[in-house]
This record gives sequence, C-alpha cells and structure tokens, in this order.
Amino acid sequence: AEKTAATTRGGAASVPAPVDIANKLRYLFGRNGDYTNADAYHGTAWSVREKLIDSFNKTHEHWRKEDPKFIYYLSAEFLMGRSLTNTVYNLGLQGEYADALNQMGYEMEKVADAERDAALGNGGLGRLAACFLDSMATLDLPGWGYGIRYKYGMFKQALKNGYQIEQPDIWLTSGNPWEVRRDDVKFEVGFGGRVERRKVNGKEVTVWTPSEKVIAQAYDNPIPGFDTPTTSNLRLWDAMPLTEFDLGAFNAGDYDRAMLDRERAEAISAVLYPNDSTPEGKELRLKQQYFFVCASLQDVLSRFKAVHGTAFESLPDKACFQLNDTHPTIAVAELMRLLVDVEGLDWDQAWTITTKCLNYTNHTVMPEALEKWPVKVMAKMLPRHMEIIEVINEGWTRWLAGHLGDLKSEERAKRIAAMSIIHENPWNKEEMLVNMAYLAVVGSSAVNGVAAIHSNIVKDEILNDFYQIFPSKFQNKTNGVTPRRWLAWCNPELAALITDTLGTSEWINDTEKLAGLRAYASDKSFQAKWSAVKKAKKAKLAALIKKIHGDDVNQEALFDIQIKRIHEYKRQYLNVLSIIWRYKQLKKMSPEERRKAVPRVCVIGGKAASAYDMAKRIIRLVTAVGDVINRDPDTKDLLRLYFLPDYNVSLAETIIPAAELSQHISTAGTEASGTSNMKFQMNGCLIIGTWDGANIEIAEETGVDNVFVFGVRAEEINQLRKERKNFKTDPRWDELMRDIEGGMFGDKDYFKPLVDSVNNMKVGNDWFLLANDFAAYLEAQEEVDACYKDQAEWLRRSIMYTAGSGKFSSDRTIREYAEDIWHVKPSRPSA
Ligand code: 26M
Repeated sequence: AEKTAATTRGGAASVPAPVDIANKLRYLFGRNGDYTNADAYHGTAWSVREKLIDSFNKTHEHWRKEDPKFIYYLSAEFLMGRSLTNTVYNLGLQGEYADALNQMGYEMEKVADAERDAALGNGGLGRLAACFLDSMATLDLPGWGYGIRYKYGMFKQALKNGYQIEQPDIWLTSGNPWEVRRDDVKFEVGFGGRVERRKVNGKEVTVWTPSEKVIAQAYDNPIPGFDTPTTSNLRLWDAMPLTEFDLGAFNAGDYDRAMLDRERAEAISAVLYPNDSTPEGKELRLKQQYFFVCASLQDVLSRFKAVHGTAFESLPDKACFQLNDTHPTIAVAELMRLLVDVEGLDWDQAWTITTKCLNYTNHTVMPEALEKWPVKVMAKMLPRHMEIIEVINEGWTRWLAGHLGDLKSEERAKRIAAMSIIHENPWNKEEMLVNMAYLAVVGSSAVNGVAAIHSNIVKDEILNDFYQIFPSKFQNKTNGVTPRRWLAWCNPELAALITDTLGTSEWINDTEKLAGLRAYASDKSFQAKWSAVKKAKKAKLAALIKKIHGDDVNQEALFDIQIKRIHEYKRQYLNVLSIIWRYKQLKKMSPEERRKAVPRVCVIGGKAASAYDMAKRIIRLVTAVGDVINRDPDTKDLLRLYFLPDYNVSLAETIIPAAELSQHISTAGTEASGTSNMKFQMNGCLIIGTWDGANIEIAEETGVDNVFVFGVRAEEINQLRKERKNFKTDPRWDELMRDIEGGMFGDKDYFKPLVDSVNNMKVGNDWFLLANDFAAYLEAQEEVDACYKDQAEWLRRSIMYTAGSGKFSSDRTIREYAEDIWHVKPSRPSA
C-alpha cells in the first residue's frame, strides 16, 4: 500500500483530502458547497489539524517513555504568524492539500491568505521565540514553549489621514484550528493576601493566603518539525475565574460583584502590551508575568513528581527554563516558593536547584527598557515573592561582601550597592525598586546576549559588575531565523532554483550547504534565473502596493525596504531625510540627468507603540513625504515612498522576498541583534547598515565589501554624545531641517518636535546621532546607486548574500543553546 506523509507520521489512514475538507465544512461549519476562500481555509485547517495531533500524540508518547531532559522556553510573547502553509510544508502534506484544493476549484495560496496572523508578540523578541520553536522541533529536541493565550494580540494599525490609528486584534472569533484546549490541565494562581508563619509537626512553615485567585487553563498549540516525525508544543495559558460565578456572591444577590470578579480574572490574559521599548510599570503587566510563570512551573513540577516523586535534587537533570528577557524573571522567586513553601525543601537546597534550572537571555541595551518593579507594587501583589526576593538579596549581598573582602570598605560598599537586586529609584529616592535583570542574573546558570557585539556590551557595560564576578556565566548566542518560513516557504521560487542548482534540498535543514551557491555567483545564466525570481517577487509586492495605495509602481526600480517597529534608535527618520534629499536632487536635474538616475521604490512599514509620541510623528512624516513625492510629475517615475500599514509576519513574508535593498541603520551599539536582517540576507537582499547587532556578523559571512556599511562605530558613541554641542552639522542636513520646519510637507507644528529632537542644541540633543551619520549615509546611498547600475555586480552580491546566510539559521542557534546552556539531547520518535 502506498504510504502518504500522514500515515508515515503515525496518522490514521484517512479519507482523501478533498472529501475530508468538505466533511469538515459540512459538520463543523454547517456549510455545503459554494465556499469562499475563507471557508476553504477553515475546512483545510481543521483537516490538517488532525494529522498534526496524530503526530503530536506520537511524539509525546515517545517522550513520556524516554523521559529525556526538557527545555522550557518561557516567553511573554510568541509571534507565530499564520500556520496553514507552515504546517502542511513541515508535515510534508503540501502536495496533497494543494492538489485537493485545486480539485475543489481553489488555490492554496489564496486559501492560506485567509488565515489571520497569531500576533501574540511585539516584534523581534516574540518572532525569535517562534523561530526557536520551529528549530527545536526540527532538531527533535524535547522542549516546549510556555506563554499567554492573549485574547487580543498586537493591535492592528490603520492609517487615517496619514496618522496611525490602533484597532483591536480580534483574532479568535472564527475559532482557532491550531489549538487544543486541555480541560484536564488547569492550575490555580493567587495574588495579594498575606503571609504567615505556622508550626507544622514542629517545623516552621510559611503559608501564603492570596486574596485573589484565578484559574490558568492550558491550550496546546502543536509545533511540527520539518522532515522529522517530531511535533512539539507551545502551551499557552488562558485566565478564567475560579468558579464560573462566585456562587456566594451570586446567591446573595450580588450579581454585579460576581461579574466583576470574572472580568478581573479574564483581564489577565486579555491583551498583549504593545510596548517594545519602555515597559510601563502597569500592575496588570506584572500580573500577566506571574500568571504564566506560576502556571508553567506548577505544570512542569506536577509532571516531574508524577515520574520522580519528590526527588527534586534531580530536577535540573530533567528540566531547564530559558527566560526570554526579564519578562518571566519572577520564576526565580516562584520556583523557590514552590520548592521551599510547598514541597518543604530547605532554602539552600532549593537555591541550588533553582539556579541550576534557570537561564536568562538579554535582548536590549536600552537602559529605559530594563524592567524594574516598585517594591510596593510587588509586595502588595506578590507578598511572599517579595519576601523571597529580599532573602535572596540578603544572601547575595552577604556573599558579595565576603567575595569582595579585599576591597577597601568604602569601595566595597559602593560595589555592593550597585549590584543589589533591590535598590533606590534614582529619579525618586523615596521609592525602592526590584531590578529584574539583576534577579535573573543572580538566579541563573547562564546569561546570554543575542549577537556578538551585543554580548560584549552586556559584559562590558550593562552587566559589567556581574561579569567581573561570574565571567563564565556570560555567553553569546547569535540569533537566527528559521529557513523554512523565511526562505523555503515564503519564497518557493527561489527555493526551487537553489535546490535545482545544488542538486539537493538538504540546505533546508543544513543551511551551511547554501555556501555552494558561491560557485555560481558570477555565472551569467544562473544570474538570469536568480534575477527572474526576484522580478516575480517584485511583481507581487507591486500588486500589493497597488491594492493598498492604488498606484502602479515601476517594477524596474530598485525596491528599497525598511520594515521594523518604529523607534528613534532604528532611525527611520534618517531614511526619510535621505529620501527627501534624493527628491530634491531629482527635482534639480535636467531630463538627461534624470535618465541616468536609478529609480527607487521606497517602502517603510512598522508599528509605533500607542503612547510613543515621537514614533507616531515619524510615521506621519513618512506619509506626508510620500504624499508630496508620489504625486510630483517631475519625479514620480524615479522615486516613490510608501508606508505599508499593519506590518506583521504575513506582510513580511511578501515583502522580504521582493526586497533588493534593506535598511538596518540603528545607531551603532543600540540594536541588540536584529533578525529581519537575516531574513533579507537569506532572500538575496543587499543590506545598507551600520556596524551594529548581527549586521556585523552578516557582513563577515557575506563579505564586508558586499555590504553597504556606514557610520560611526559603537566605541565612539559615548564620546560623540559628550561632544554633541560642538558638532557642526552638514549644510545639506541644515537645509532639510529648514524644509521640514518651513512646512514643505505640511503639518509644520506637528513636525516641530521631530526637528527639535535631532537638534544638537535642544532637549532631544540628537541622542541617536542622526546628524553624525547623515553624510556617510548619503555617501553609502550613492554607492548603492552605482552598484545597481551594474546589474551583474548587483546580482553577484545578491547571490553571495544567500550563499553566506548559512550561519543565521535558528537551527544553528538552537544547537548552541542545547549544547552550551541547556544540555538537552535530541529524542526522535520512530516514523
Ligand atoms: C516590557 C514590559 C512591558 C511591556 C512590554 C515589554 C517589552 C516587550 C517586548 C519590552 C521589550 C520587548 O522586546 C524587545 C525586543 O524585541 N528586542 C529585540 O529582540 C530581538 C531578538 O533578540 C533582537 O533581534 C532586537 O535587536 C531587539 O531589539
């Protein structure tokens, strides 16, 4: 009998896919024929779901028998995007389902387009977690993600008169075929209340009686690996009231209060905080963090106990946790509480176990983004945890005093104060804060940054005091992205060309094989094929621009892209300034000169945090400049600027394969890594960028001369910031400032703060040094134009980018975590 992918993955022999899809539509949705693409999506997804669950069950049966060590990736965010295409490709069912849909008169691509993104993350950090899950499953590593099932994910961005408008992301209303509710997996999570000491059998125990309790309800999201029978899991928690209604209150006729309690519980998992820059000290956010950490740790401990009883000394051999930034750091105190208060271990033993189980990844250098919770807030919401953190801090500072015993007492006191987990708020001496990064470092075995330069900044600056004391704790793990979603599935045309050329598709899980393309970089006939693929992808992006903006763009133009969260440090503003400069130059040119100019279509996309005023002004500047440029008959064939609203994972999957030039122009030393840079590189897109984050490693792998690198280096930044007031700005810069201030793009008053923010004599003080890098940036842009005129050279470089992207597979990153930090080993179920 012929084996389908589904049966080799352990699925029950099933009915043919077209019949199954129709059955799902009939019995789950009450539909009978005449389906829309959205209907076809739901039918297909519910059919594929069953294969996914078969594979999930088989994997977990295997892991239950083997009892390997597990890695648990704790993250407040998982930016998963769509699942249908990824699932059918990863399960090897693409052909079967594409054919089925064709038979029914549908096209897989359009059907897949009907799926809503699961946007449970802000940006880089959340998407990294999603790429990591794909790689963990693909590498057969026993591991789960743990997070929050937000009812509303990242807000939808709309534009109104060129201004950002936020709309709620209602993503669950048509049901979610990619999750399984586990009615048998629920845990209580408490907040507030009081802490008492009691004597039980002569032993003093601590009892925390919360004043508020909610239920964490598990939802499993199966994660299929590629080219393996392994399907792992992302377990997300939904917050529910303890009882459907508080019956006491209800019976007493206090209906309002019962309803209020319910709302209060549901609020915890209601919405993702859309802030990726400055954490607001909102109590609800701390509640979210504790909520998912508490449920996840209880879940892991209950599975451990079912197998190993109370032999907690072997917990570190069976489980480890990766803290994705400081968001889950309360895990340090929670694991201590569970081991000491609930399981009755003594403090020192619990501390040894806790620090062996936990590891922490830092994702940012921006000081204002480092989380600190007021002691007052923590003590009220989590009184027992606050006590535990105080005891940890006492032990830590006492140990430090001994460790620094050789120092003079004054110097020693200074160092201890600087490293105390609990410290004064430097802006408000009345307030004490818990420094979550310090707690994470003290409570972890390993601490890592996300690119080589960033890990050095972590060691030398952000956490230097700690590095001096625990040098071996600090590591680098350069980020990566999954080559499945970000090359093979989003760019099947390029994938087919690569597979043809290399004679194998093994590069999909061994990306170092992409280096084989270097041999073809200057091959004319290969370049022609390479270029044809890029043209086809550009046509798709052009169609999208047409759909959104109603404009036809010149598809021969250089497609120049900057897509990422809007932030001052990412310097979208600098990009806009160079576009205005280009426009002004074009305006001045004679028709002959214009004929020699390289046409460009510039695209900028990204969301501004709702309260990030300056970022919103930057968006408005982009749309205002676009309005002027795109309508000017003198230049409109040579230059366009479009803001693409609602940038998300799915949009990235369309934009990235079409990009020829992408911009990664953060102030050196501010972008921890960047991950979209890796996605562009994989798709043969040239980079203009600063010597920052993973750009540096990308340049090394691609050949530094193939990358348009410009600007000051990270080492110079501190000095340049000190010398701000003496900096002499470029005359071209001064001209542009006058243009914006003078109302060339309207909205004078609205743009004034933007102009001021980069004025070295005003409050903003050009903190991100746009003016310093301006001239070098324009020069690099000229190099881009010159290179684009030489298409053979441009294509050679483009091929060299993909060929050099092998290092940036998240498979490589995850292998490094598994070996150097987690000490987990692959465990693959039999096919
Ligand atoms: C914190 C508190 C309250 C609300 C939100 C937050 C918060 C959420 C996300 C803070 C920061 C968040 O993300 C930071 C982030 O995305 N960092 C990026 O991480 C990527 C993966 O490592 C890197 O590639 C980027 O350079 C880095 O900016």
